[in-house]
Amino acid sequence: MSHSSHFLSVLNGQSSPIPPIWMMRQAGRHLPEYLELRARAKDFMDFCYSPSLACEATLQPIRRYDMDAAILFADILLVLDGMGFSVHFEKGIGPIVTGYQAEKTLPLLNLEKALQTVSPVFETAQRVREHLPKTKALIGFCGSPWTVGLYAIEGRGGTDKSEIRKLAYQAPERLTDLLDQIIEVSAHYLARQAEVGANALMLFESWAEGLPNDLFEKFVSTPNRKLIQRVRDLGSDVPIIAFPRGAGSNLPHFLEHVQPQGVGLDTAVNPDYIKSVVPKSITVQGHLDPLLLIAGGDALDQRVDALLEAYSDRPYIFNLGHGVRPETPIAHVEQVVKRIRASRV
Ligand code: 1CP
Repeated sequence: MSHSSHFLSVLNGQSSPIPPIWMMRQAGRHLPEYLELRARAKDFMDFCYSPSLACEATLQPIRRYDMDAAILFADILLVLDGMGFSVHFEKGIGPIVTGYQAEKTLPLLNLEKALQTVSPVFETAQRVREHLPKTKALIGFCGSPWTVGLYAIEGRGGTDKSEIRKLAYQAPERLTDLLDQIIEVSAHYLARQAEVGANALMLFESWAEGLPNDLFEKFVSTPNRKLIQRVRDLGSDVPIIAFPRGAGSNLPHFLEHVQPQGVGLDTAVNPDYIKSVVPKSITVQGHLDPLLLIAGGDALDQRVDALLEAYSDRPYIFNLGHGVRPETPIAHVEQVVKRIRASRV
């Protein structure tokens, strides 16, 4: 089936006076219909592995907001679950991962088993693509190797990354082994998502902030490059958006080495800087502050206008700099969508 969506044409390099819109975490806890659905599953992992629930959650923001793209409802930590780590979600804390043994050699990867574990996600992708209008794109995704490895080693997100950084310095080959396994599973995971229905893929490198450039190059840029290369080797040619959150001045190196079709930007970057370092051949996606989406009002309108103006001369996909927060008013999301679609910069 061929798809001609506004989202895909811009991701493929076409500029447009009105950018396509979607928002990271557009499905999820700010939507009452998601909370209602979520209550039907035993726990969050169970929800992710239930194709009918996950399909419905993926479609909810398309119905409510008419977003240009749907993002597959799943989580970046499913890959670790597939690899045999234990993954739990604790209320108010977030994901907790156990099973990494610093002193032991990494067990051999069982790729078949890992893919079998995450296989409900492929069914979700297929179902979503069947239900989604042709004019809307489906984005598949996974976590980038460093970020997924960070959860395995640190046990959770939001740390100062000291365990994984120490490992990177003291035993770089051990970290490389772990990231290589993550790359192998993730590449098959992504290629399969694309095979069954995803029209684009996104790599979430959510914990790339604060790294010295040598570490960043070795454990962020190189693994993302390897992952994309492996996805291509497996025969998938869908466009890929990389999101190296907090890359800062490491961004030019990242883009040069990884060469994604699109780059997701975080809240901290200045559009003038972005225009000077991101070639026009790479589609820019981002980067409204999710807190401004909570605040609303004129400040929200003004910043939306500023982003549209800043990127009016290049391929641009509107998004946030990070995910929609649970306390976000629905009316503010509607306000943004309406304003963008009424705009003509
Ligand atoms: O009970 C619940 O509803 C749990 C909340 C929740 C949701 C809705 C989690 C736990 N994950 C998700 C879905 C999810 N996660 C999606 C699909 C929905 C959508 O985007 O609309 C996606 C793309 C993700 C990706 C994800 N998970 C990332 C990368 C994006 C980012 O936020 O940087 C990360 C880091 C995770 C880990 C994770 N899963 C859940 C939480 C609360 C977190 C982050 C918390 C942390 O470690 O600090």
